This record gives sequence, structure tokens and C-alpha cells, in this order.
Amino acid sequence: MTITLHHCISARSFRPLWMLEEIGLPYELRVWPFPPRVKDKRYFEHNALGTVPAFVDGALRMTESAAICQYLAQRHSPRALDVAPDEPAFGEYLNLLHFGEATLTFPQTLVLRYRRFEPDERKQPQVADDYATWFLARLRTLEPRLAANEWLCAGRFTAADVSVGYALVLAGYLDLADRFTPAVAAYGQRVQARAAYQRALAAQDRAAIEQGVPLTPAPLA
Ligand SMILES: N[C@@H](CCC(=O)N[C@@H](CS)C(=O)NCC(=O)O)C(=O)O
Repeated sequence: MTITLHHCISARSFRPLWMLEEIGLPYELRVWPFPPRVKDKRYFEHNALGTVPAFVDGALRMTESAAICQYLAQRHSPRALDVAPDEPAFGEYLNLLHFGEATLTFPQTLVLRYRRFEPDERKQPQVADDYATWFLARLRTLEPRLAANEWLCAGRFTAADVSVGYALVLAGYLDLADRFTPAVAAYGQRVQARAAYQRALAAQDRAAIEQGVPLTPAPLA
């Protein structure tokens, strides 16, 4: 049974797309204009929340990007992209995997919304600046970890790197990457140099062109 991933260009659905490329699983990529709940209401048939990702694997439907990464890693990449419960880094891995979305991506969505996405009369520069600062402060635990290690945990690249790596890529879209500390900046370059990351970028562009969807990145509200 082929996996189907519903995606908007550069949105959080990029995390599972990147995972699928890391693992080398076959999948069907459906690209939607952003935000699908406004631009194409047929999307509600796939996810009643209107958000991407929506991930379909047989009878299973999932809508949380970090959870999908965890699912794919555990099911298809044991002890490689996944960290098993009997490995010393298991708890650290789960913490970092979820830190990428819950702690690092959430404040950035406020920056996007109030700096870029809202019409001028609703823009809130103070909110955007405060959440940008908050996001950057939340990177502080990564700096010593990445100064000492190539990847986040377990001595190898895992789904936690996909989760956190995407949050750093998103910061680049928001022009925040030039405020990264040195080890975080170098790690951001390392994750983006991965062949699977590059294949995922190419796959989203190819699918968008084939499906007639503009290549403009999602504002990620
Ligand atoms: N916590 C969810 C968030 C999903 C989410 O909010 N996705 C955004 C794009 S990055 C979206 O679809 N926004 C459109 C909307 O809210 O209508 C995840 O990690 O997948």
C-alpha cells in the first residue's frame, strides 16, 4: 500500500517528506496551494483541521509532523533514524524530536503571522520581534550539544535531526539564521547538505509543477 503525503511547499509537511527520502520509501506526494482551507476546500476531505501534513498509510491518517517522523522511523528505520527504547539516548531522542516542533516551531509561526502574513493594518512588529527573540533563546541548549556532536543524539543522524533541522530551515526563511550561534549555524548547513534533504526539495518542486501548484513557500500560519 503506497503512502500518500499531503503537503504545501516548505510547510511542516516537509518533515515527513524529508523522512520518506531518508528512508527511501515509495510515496505519492499531493501538493496543495497554501492555505488549502482557503484555496482549495476539497482538502478538508483529507484533514478536517485544514492543516498540512496529512499522512495516509493504509487505514491510518496522521496530522502531526513530529509524530509522523517518529512513526516512519520506528516502523521503517529501526536503530538508524529511530532510537530504540533500550538505547541510552532513547529519552533524549524523543525530547529532541518533539522539541523541534513544540518548542522551536511554535514561536516562529507567530513571527511569520505578525511580520509577513497578516495585512498591514494587523501586523504586530512587537509580537514578531518578541517571538523571534524567544525562538533564538530556545536554541541555547543546542549550541553546546552541537559544538560537541555532529548530530543531535545517539551518535548518528535520526528523526530528531529532521524535526529540529526543519525548524532551523524555517528560521532561514524568516531571516533569523544570521543570528544563530556558531555550532547551530554549522549544523543548519550540515542538515541541508544531506542528499535526502536535497531530494525532498526537488520532489516538492517537481510535484508542484506537475500538479499546477505555485512554488511559493507556504506562509505557515
Ligand atoms: N503541529 C502540527 C502543525 C500543523 C500546521 O499548523 N501546519 C500549518 C503549515 S506549517 C498549516 O497547515 N497551516 C494552515 C492553516 O492553519 O490553515 C504539525 O507539526 O504538523
